[in-house]
Amino acid sequence: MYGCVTMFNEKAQMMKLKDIRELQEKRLVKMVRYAYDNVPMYKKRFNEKGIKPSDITKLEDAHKIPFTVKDDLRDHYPYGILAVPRKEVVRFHASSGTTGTPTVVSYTRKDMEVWGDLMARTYNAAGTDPGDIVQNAYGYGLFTGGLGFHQGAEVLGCAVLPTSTGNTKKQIKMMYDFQTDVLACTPSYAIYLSEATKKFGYDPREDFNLKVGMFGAEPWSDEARESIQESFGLKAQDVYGMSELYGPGVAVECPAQNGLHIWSDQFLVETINPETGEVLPEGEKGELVFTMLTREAMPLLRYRTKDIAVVNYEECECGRYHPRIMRIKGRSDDMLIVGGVNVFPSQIEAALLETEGIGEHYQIIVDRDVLDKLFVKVEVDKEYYESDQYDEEKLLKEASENLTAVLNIRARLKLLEPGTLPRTVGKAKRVIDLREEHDRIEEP
Ligand code: DLL
Repeated sequence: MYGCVTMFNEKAQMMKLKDIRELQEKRLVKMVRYAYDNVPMYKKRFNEKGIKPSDITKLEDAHKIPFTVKDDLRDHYPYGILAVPRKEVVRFHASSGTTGTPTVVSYTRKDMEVWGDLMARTYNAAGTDPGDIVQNAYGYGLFTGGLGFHQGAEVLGCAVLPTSTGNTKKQIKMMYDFQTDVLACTPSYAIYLSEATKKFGYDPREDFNLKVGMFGAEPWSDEARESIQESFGLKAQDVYGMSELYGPGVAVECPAQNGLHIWSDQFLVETINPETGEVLPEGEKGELVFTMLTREAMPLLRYRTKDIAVVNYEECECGRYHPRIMRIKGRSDDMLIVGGVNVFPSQIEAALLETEGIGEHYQIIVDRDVLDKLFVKVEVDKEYYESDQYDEEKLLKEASENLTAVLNIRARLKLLEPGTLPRTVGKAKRVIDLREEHDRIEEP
């Protein structure tokens, strides 16, 4: 059960476990030496810990390598952790961070080739064939989703419709006119699209030709999968990735829909206890830690993702041996993912407090089925509210502009009278995630 008619890079997709491990070991040893020799941060960390690259000779030695975290990348703003001269970089991407300093990631020409191959395999393993029409509704820009899905589709030999995000009416018309085979977007946008098709008078099962959906960048439930599959009559496949690890294309579901295969010839995965950092036995739930095995521009050793999941190392019914992430169970930090965009509540707070006249009590409400997925309620500063200068319209405009500038997504803002929001003695409940509410209600 391969999920596609023509296999792309069959050798890599169907590697046996023994061959995967052998290749990983060879690449790990080489990568550690490369990172040590070319990234001063790694040389310093290794020296501080009293270990040498020559101490890493087999896969079991990986736990000796120091971790890398998101702050390490932020500390190297703007060019990131570079192991090559800047002139060898052919692409940068960036994602937002807690402090407002973006995390920048970089790629050499060879890195772009590897990413293109990973993404082509990702499409293919999920059921996409060369020649298919791929409608790419991930955002194009600094986010890795748009350009990552674009390049991969071309490498596989598909025809890409680079529609990017938004403009739902046009999106649906193109899907109909071109009889798109594969839809790539966030699962929340897929749900929105399925509802919008009906609103515009289409029957999503009859009028469209969709066979596969490439959905990722945010957590989604089995209920959401059922609903999208049922609406469009397609196979809704989960895709995992993160900017630091090229972008999308780290792991993908095969048609068995029983876990996401991690492309292990390129990524070494470990599961750790997020509190102690200790490596957990196979099959236990913990934080995923990745080492990229051939990355040139920006090698990352034991990168802590903050994503919590279980990894399954058994052979899959599709015949692939690449270990599977049994869906992401959540994150160990407070990052929210809204419509595929990473948002930290602390960013929202900082943007709000930047506006004079805004008070310090706020609430963030996240919903999945509406276009304005983020709704922020904030109290006006008491003194300002009671003064003659109070101008509601001006304050709303200013605060909204500050918010949009840091978030990169549309957020709806509402000003409240001072003292309206509930106060708590303990930790304030700043975020109300209605997506979790929906899931709870939908569960039998
Ligand atoms: O979201 C890359 C991507 C784009 C993946 C398109 C899939 C599709 P970042 O913006 O750096 O990169 O966000 C990475 O998003 O650490 C997870 O917490 C979350 N995430 C990504 N894919 C999934 C998924 C892209 N399938 C962060 N399920 C990661 C759950 C996901 N969470």
